[in-house]
Amino acid sequence: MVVGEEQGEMVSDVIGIGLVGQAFMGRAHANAYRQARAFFGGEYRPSLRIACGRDAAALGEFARRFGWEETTTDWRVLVEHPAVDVVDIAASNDLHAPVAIAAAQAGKAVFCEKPLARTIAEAREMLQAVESAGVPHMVCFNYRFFPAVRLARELVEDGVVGRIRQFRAIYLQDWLRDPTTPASWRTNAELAGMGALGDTSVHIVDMARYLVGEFEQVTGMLSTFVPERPLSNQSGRQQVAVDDAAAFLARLAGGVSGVFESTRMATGRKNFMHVELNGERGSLYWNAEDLNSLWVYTDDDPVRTRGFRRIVVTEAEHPWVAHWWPPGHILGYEHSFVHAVVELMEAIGEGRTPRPSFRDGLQAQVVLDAVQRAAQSASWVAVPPVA
Ligand code: SOE
Repeated sequence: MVVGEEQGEMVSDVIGIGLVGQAFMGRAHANAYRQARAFFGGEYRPSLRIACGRDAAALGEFARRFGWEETTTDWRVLVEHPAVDVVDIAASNDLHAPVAIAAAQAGKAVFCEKPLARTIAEAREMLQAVESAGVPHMVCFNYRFFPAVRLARELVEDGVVGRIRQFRAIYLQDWLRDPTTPASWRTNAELAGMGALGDTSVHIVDMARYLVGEFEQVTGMLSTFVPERPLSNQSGRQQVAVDDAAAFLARLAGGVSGVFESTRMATGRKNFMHVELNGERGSLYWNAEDLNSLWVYTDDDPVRTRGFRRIVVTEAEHPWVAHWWPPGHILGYEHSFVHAVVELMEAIGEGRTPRPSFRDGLQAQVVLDAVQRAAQSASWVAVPPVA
């Protein structure tokens, strides 16, 4: 972090960012830093120091478009770079642990895409590394950062729905439905660790923990519908050892019953994450394809007009919204990453651990691991709290 002048402007503290990954999530994160700086201002300002990717030509173009000062194809160079304060990991899952651990050992803050790791063992090592180095750490569960999701949590805390009895969440996509769609790191067990379970169930597991509470027990089923896929360079075929779909039940703290499903093969569904909870006096639901809306039902409404009400969560009093547009001028997918980055910057500035932290990432990983073991053993498996 440096205090001084940057591009002719006096800034109190600039936070140097090093980003590993230039694909979908790399672009989402790079955009987030730019937008956070422009729309949120604030005392701490992210500066795009160095980006790392495997494809040097694509990396040059990525750097030009987003304004990265430097590029490298070696993540070790990025981690050791003196102007990098935060190492942001938006690369394939196999790189999460080595990059995060090296970054922590180099004294850098670490911001990591979900799932935190491929396995519990890797996730534990990562948590240990950041905690023993005493560096800030955050996992990118970006869906927590929509104003409508934040409102859902506030309404639960205010008791609007009463005691929660049931939580259900489905996360449906279809980009892998065609068996001729080539293999990628996301379908490779070695690189990804898990399939839909780690890629998309992890988001709804985090939603349950964020809105309701901890998991106690799970049972479930994993399915692989397409057992091999062509390689993208046409050089052969790859065995698919990860799940295409995950379905599981959970018992959550306080006797809440949970139902979860996620798949990348639900023909016609694109990014259909539906999260719903039912309490003694009311219900809430939210869908990622209509992300500005929170639907609320409460028995407190008069019977004649009772029903699910759509709240368009764009008033300035909701978190983050005042920095954007007037009411009704809606937000999109990318704003969740901007808000996550704002949390990261603020937490660094305030000297506290950002939320969600690697601890949240590890706890979600413990749930996924329990689902895998439950599916293998066709039984209920306990979900222990992270020590
Ligand atoms: C792919 O299924 C994916 O890109 C996930 O990896 C992201 O986390 C999710 O936000 C969108 O879908």
